Amino acid sequence: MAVERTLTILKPDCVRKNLIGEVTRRIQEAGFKVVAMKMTRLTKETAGGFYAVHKERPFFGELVEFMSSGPCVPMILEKENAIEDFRTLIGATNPDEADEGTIRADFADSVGENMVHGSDSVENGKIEAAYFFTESEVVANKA
Ligand code: DAT
Ligand code: MG
Repeated sequence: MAVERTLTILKPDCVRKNLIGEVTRRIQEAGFKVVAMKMTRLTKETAGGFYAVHKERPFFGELVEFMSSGPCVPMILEKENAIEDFRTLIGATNPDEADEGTIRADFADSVGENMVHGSDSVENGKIEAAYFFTESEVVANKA
């Protein structure tokens, strides 16, 4: 299996619930290496740009409001098969449909406020990583 990178965001609900540590611990315990990380607050414009693919969806306004409602923690994660394995770790978009033991099943309140983002393909992961991080902010983590 190929080593891949995925972009995650610990969303504003995760930060508000003081779960940055717990969620990051689960991510690391599952074998993901953190190769970039920051805390930032998205504006409506940057949140809308990140989710531009959803701009025609009925929930877009709500999504942009939520994603810009407080600080969030984007990270680039590295692991073999990272894209698929991370989606498995976080669970389905709707926490009511997420498998038991996943981050969304355990901590998310609703489909709109679902704790974490995970890239859906290697290609989108690269685009999303570049949305938040410059090359010099990405470091090797081989330990
Ligand atoms: P995912 O985050 O699992 O990749 P997605 O790409 O379909 O899900 O949607 C992006 C985000 O938009 C999702 O994390 C939360 C929000 N969203 C999706 N479907 C929604 C819905 N039916 N109602 C409200 N928010 C929704
Ligand atoms: Mg998605």
